[in-house]
Amino acid sequence: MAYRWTNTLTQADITPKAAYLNRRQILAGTVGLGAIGLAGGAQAQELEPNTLEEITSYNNFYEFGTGKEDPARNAHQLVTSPWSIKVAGMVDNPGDYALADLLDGLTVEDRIYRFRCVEAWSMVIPWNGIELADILNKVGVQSGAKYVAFETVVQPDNMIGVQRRVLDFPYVEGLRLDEAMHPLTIMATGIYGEPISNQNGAPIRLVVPWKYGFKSIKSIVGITLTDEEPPTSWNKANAREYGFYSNVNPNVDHPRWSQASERKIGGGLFASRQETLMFNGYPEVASLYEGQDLSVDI
Ligand SMILES: Nc1nc2c(c(=O)[nH]1)N[C@H]1C(S)=C(S)[C@@H](COP(=O)(O)O)O[C@H]1N2
Ligand SMILES: [Mo]
Repeated sequence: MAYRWTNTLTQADITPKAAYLNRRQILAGTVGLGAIGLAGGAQAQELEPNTLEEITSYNNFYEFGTGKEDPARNAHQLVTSPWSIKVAGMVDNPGDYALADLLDGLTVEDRIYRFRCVEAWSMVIPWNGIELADILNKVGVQSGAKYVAFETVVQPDNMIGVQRRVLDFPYVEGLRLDEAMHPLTIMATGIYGEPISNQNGAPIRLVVPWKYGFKSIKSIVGITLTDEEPPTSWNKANAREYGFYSNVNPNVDHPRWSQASERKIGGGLFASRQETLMFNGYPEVASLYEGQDLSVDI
């Protein structure tokens, strides 16, 4: 199949904002090289990270309203300290962990990832985060566990979208265990080397770069290991349109729009759309889905 992909960009250490900006040319060059010789002739795409302003002012966080600018306007009401995460289910060390205790001793890494919303817009975001696998290994996943379920905090007094019941809250998401353990999957705590903003999911949110953005659940207070596929918010809201897997796939359209191309935020009103890449440009995850029909397992 003529999938189109480019290479992954990762950074091993935290880099201040200025250094990200200086890397622009290097990033563009790397992508061009990575594209050479791949099936279908992948087109070099601009991987210049979006600005912090763009990343923090155009958001989906329905707990704070459904408009793209609502989270930036309302999420200052989110109370992020103290913060604890309840780890439950098929783990050796369940419990209510203070966030600092859960992350203690684990490595925060830089990851410059494409981010693709199911609504066909995209960004490039320089996250700081911890591999989810490191957290799961720390709490000890028991054999027999097959899925990880996540839950977002509910602070009704502080969340206008919760008061209006725009979705069935708490927002819940899930991954298959092999997806959760993949080294690309991170729990982000920062952007551009600064603490993650409330509207982006403070103090800690999931980032799964090869899946549509709604899988990357924000402001997490619950992690549960289970042997059954957990319910997910958008699948509960509309199962025909939003599946459990929700891998970025230019060949499988949303029932109401094409997924073949996307609009990169910050490109300006008249910027041309860019091609959507299979698995959002992360071919290394393809082996997770061997033997699955991705037009059925949407
Ligand atoms: N709790 C919660 N998590 C959420 C959402 C939400 O409404 N509530 N929206 C999702 C969607 S649709 C997208 S595209 C991304 C947006 O992340 P960003 O605002 O950091 O770009 O968050 C996802 N995580
Ligand atoms: Mo989204």
